[in-house]
Parts: sequence; structure tokens; C-alpha cells
Amino acid sequence: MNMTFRWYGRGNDTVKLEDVKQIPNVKGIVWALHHLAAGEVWTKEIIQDEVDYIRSFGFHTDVVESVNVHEDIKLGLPTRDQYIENYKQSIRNLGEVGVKVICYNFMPVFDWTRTDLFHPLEDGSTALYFDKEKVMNLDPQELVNEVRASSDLTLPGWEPERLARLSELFEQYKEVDEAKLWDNLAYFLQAILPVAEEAGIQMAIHPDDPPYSIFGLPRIIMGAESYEKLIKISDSVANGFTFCSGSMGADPQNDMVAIAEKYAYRAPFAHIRNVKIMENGSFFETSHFTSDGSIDIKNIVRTLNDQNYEGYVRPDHGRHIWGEQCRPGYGLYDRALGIMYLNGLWDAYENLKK
Ligand code: DNO
Repeated sequence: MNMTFRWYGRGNDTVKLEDVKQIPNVKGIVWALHHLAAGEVWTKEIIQDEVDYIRSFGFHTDVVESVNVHEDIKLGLPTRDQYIENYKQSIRNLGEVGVKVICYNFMPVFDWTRTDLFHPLEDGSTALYFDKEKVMNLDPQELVNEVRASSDLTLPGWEPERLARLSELFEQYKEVDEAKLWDNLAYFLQAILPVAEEAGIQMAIHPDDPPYSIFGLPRIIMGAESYEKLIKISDSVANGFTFCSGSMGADPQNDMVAIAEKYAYRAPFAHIRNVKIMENGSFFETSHFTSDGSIDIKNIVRTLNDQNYEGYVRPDHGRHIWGEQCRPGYGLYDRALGIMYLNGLWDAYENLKK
């Protein structure tokens, strides 16, 4: 297990790398060039500048999350080829500085979706919340307005340029059903995987969050069946997954321990976090501690440990605790607690092997 921490970059994150340095066992920073729009080439100069900064703290920069996929690629528009060329160039440039994994997603319009970024929990903290009924009944524009009004910091994947053309995008997606979205993903992968292989990079697709259709948009990376389909598209080593316990696990039908058992070998990157799923399907995010939520975190870690998992791991969204003002879900304190829980579990299982 190679422990990492996601960080949004200088001037773009409330967390300082000096502070991340004090969390035991963190080896690398999961980074991205968040100021570049989806579809732009990540140039060598900008990449080099960012990795130099991160490496100056002694962290590795092996994992990028995310290089966002331009909407025209997901829609399968004629303009996609140029954006795919740009994507290939970004992969090559990232390979040159030694990046090993690129996490990305193929979710139409929205990346992860929540209805409340600061939902009060019983312990006095706040956390991200997904009210299923609300999403099923609300117009997407209303939801976006409501959520954005609650925080100056946008959610990753909720970039202003995407949200600015919301109704246009929804119109375009009327032509794209699940089968079409799969075709568009296959087209994209077939084009980029050989380049990734050559660059020594594994692409790691992130599951849809939540793992079912919302606002009538197609969703395709939802569970074990999706993984089988992905493998059928290409068996290349570069065609990897991001295991995400909280995203895929938000559908109670997904047994995340079984999924880890079967697919961790194809997942160079794992996001480990807990969610509490209510009977009506709504969920809120909890501490990483197993008993606080619905996801069997300790047995996920045990499964990874049994497999001597060498992939990159990061804690995922945390609660907002101890009065911390931070990006929704991405504060320092609760993620640090999450890391120590994961470290503790890992050490304990490791010890049992002796
Ligand atoms: C949420 C994250 C996602 C993830 C992207 C990957 O916190 O896990 O935003 O980074 O879906 O492309």
C-alpha cells in the first residue's frame, strides 16, 4: 500500500504540504492542474513546475487525479478527435516526468454529485450529503445553484465552464444512451491506451458517483458488470480502474469487499472512504471508521492486504471537523484521521501474517 493524499495545488487548497508532511506514512501527493480546462494539453513546463514543487517536500508525484475528459469525447462529437490528440499529448508529457497512474472518469456533465456540502452530523461535524429523493425531483440547474451558493470552492468536476453550458449539454445528451456512451468510451480507450502503455502509465477509471443514473443522464461505471465490460474493451495493462469504496459502495448492491477481492489486481489506485446509506437510498459521508458507516472498510483493507496490494491508496472525503474551513470533503483533519485508521488496519493485518 502506497499511501497518498489528494491536494489541489498552490493557491487552490486550504491544506499546506508542510502539514501533510506531518501525517505518518504519506508517500505521495495526488495532484492535478486544476486551472486547465478539460481538453487542454498539459504542457511539459507546467507539469514540471508542479511536480518540482511537490517533490521539494519529499513526496512522489506518481498519481494524477484527474486529467478530465472533454465533454465532446463523451458525446462522441466529430470534434472529439482533436481533444483525444490533446489527451494523448498530455499522457506523453506526464509519462516523461515519471507519472504512473492517471485517474479519470467518464461521467456525463457532472462529476460527483451531492445535494448538501455541509450536512450536520450528530457529532457536531458536517459532511457531504446526497439526498436521493431531492435529486430525483429537482431540476439540475436548481441543484447546481443551491450547492454552489453554499461554498466558494467548487466541487472538482464542477468546473464553471462546464456548468455554464448546462442546458446545452443536457440537450446534447438526449442523443446518448448507455450503449452509445460505452461506444464513446471504447473509442477513447482504443485511441489512448497504446500511448499510455508506451508512456508507462496506467489509466484508472473512476466509478460514477453515485453509481446510477441521475437527471436522466446515462451512467456506465457502476459495479462489477461494468468492470467486465471494460476488460472486454481492452485487456491492456494500461486499462485500469480506480477502486472507490464510497462511490461504488453507495449502491448497497455492490459488495465492495468482493469487488476488491476480484478486481484490485486491475486497480493501481484505491480511494477508501465510508458512507452511511439510509433505507431510502440517500447517503451521507462519515468518518473512515468501519462502524460509522455502511461500508466494510476493515475487510476491504484486509482483502487488499491479503493480496499484498502495492497500489496507491488515499483516504477520501472527510467530515469537516474541529472548525476547519476547507474544500468540501477535502480538509486536513478528518482525512488525516482516515489515514491513521487505514495505517492501523494495514499494520495489524500485516502483523498477523508473521
Ligand atoms: C471525488 C473524486 C472524483 C474523482 C474524479 C476522477 O471526490 O473522487 O472527483 O476525482 O471522478 O476523475
